[in-house]
Amino acid sequence: MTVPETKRNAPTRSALGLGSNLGDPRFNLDEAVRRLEQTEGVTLVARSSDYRTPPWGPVKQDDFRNICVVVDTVLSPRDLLKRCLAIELELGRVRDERWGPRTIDIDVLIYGMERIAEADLEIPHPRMGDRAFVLIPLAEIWPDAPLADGRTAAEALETCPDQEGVVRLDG
Ligand code: PH2
Ligand code: MG
Ligand code: MG
Repeated sequence: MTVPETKRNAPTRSALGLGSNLGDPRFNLDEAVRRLEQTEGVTLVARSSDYRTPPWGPVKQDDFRNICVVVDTVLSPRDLLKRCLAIELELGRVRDERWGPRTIDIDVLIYGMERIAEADLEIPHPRMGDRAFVLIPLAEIWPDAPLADGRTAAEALETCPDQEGVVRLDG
């Protein structure tokens, strides 16, 4: 049976986290968002402000510029991930050191209420609940975003460490 045009799967509200600390981070983020917007099956709902964020993790490196976007998508979680990884490559990302500097990183944080635990795809993102560089931009545009532990982004932010270092940028 063919599915009529009007019976397509309803889009799923999803959140992506983007970060850059190599090359021209502002350009890299803008260009990544532009390419997401141009992706068939992906509609941009909201983009957060840009934030300057201290590098999280064991690697000594420059500050990051981080944003979050909310999209509605008819792509499957895996196809959404694939598109994010393709955009990373298009923008010249070279996968090097884990946690290390990157031209652009695009992580699928949330995909509706779905929970996925596969080696290369964990949704909701398992480490987002204590990372100010994710929660601050996410709570700005989607305070009710559902995390893995049942809290919302705004609730998790109440106890999230390292918020002082995160600075909202005006342009
Ligand atoms: N990404 C990492 C490691 N550390 N730190 C900040 N501030 N922002 C990031 O996006 C980031 C990080 C690995 O994905
Ligand atoms: Mg990533
Ligand atoms: Mg990441």
